[in-house]
Amino acid sequence: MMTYPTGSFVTLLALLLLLPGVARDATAQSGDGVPPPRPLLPIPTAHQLDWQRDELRLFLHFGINTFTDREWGTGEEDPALFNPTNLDARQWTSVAKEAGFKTLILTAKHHDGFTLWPSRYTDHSVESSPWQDGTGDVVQALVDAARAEGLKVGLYLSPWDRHEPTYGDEQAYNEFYLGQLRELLTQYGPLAEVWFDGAKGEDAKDMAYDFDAFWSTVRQLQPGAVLFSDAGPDVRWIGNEHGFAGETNWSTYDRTKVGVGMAGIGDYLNAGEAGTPDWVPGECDVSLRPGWFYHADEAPKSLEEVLEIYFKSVGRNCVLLLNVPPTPEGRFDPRDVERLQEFRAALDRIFAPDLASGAQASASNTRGDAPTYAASQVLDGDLETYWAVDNTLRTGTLELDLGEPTTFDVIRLQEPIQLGQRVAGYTVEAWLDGAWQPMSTGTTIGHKKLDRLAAPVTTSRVRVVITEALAEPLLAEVGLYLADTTAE
Ligand code: FUL
Repeated sequence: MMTYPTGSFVTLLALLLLLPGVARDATAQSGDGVPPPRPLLPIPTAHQLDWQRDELRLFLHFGINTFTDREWGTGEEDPALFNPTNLDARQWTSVAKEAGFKTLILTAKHHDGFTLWPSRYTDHSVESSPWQDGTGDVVQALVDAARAEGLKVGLYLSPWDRHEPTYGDEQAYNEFYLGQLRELLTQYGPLAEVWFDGAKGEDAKDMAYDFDAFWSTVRQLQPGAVLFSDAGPDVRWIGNEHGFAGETNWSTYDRTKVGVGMAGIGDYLNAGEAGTPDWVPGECDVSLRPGWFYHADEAPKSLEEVLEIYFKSVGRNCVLLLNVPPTPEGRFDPRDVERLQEFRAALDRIFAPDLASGAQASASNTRGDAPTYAASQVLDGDLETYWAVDNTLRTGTLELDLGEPTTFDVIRLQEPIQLGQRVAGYTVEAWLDGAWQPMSTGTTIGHKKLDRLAAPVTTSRVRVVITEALAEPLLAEVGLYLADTTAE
């Protein structure tokens, strides 16, 4: 057992009680006189933590392209084309909520420059369209519907604007963009995320966007919003549009190595980098359909494909931002609604019950032998409590005695990322035929790691062996599930 100097413990306790944000943690893990593990820097902000724990976000690509059947508009479209016949933002939000999505992010302006709100900086907007005689505002409609459902809203404002005549004149265009950004940040109440897309066509005039000014403006006017781009600063693109995070996925990277729209950084974004100074976790954006915008001749991905995306995004320490494009009517296609309902039903079926919940947990080492850091903390459903080992250790083994032979094919591991991301290597083993046998081996865990086994395994003992970590390893949660119900 390790010993800790009493004086420093009293000082630490006093400090914890003075800091309300930390006091919550101190109450949850009193420590039995044993100091909690030191955070491993960098750590997430409160907003990044909330964002990560949401896990599911819904993307809405809607705009002039919905009416021209294109993916990238030219900016020369006639606003008169924008005329949804039955736009119903409440349908978007109720479908999203039932499927478990916590935030909806709308393309307030895509590359064509057509704005879904009446912007005083352009007439290329809903105001010039026949929809609601030019009095409509899609951003407002979404915000109203989302608030009524208790959901959050994020907005996408494309820096690349193919309509705006000042595009190419750095000073004038950046001021124009900041004007539009300020409208979105001040007119619609609290926003959860602002999405800065890095795409720029080869024909685009050469100009630099003033991202520093864009980000400062968001910080000034919407301090609660997380900022997304390749370069963060809060949330990073995962480097592909398949919705797949790397098997190794650090929530940390070195921001000086990336830039918005920079070529050749996909692999770096996909995996992040261990031991780097910036906490910028990955967001996996992918469309339910082949295109980002709605095209009547396209169909949604199969349930199996959507589940694969879920396991390779949320199950690899990423937030899934799934795009569901409204039709020209202004509603979701019934086939998309059905797929989202199936997706929810499949997740509910797979993740209940947790077959580990009644297990007896033990560990090779428990921090200071304190019950508050005991192995059983991984079974309490609380991300604020965790199993911890002594400071000097970089490995550890946690065993679950399931009491009886239990069949499962999905393993859930979660780190308490409020204290930083630590685990760099692990194996999960089953006791089979009188020996420990590996079932799955991985690198990073982060907020959530889901391992799907090739076939169900039946055992009464499971152990998680942490083989490598940047600091003493901690585990907040472990779960076991059966996805393949034919094996029951
Ligand atoms: C890309 C854009 O070019 C696509 O149209 C879409 O908006 C996607 C989410 O980001 O960069």
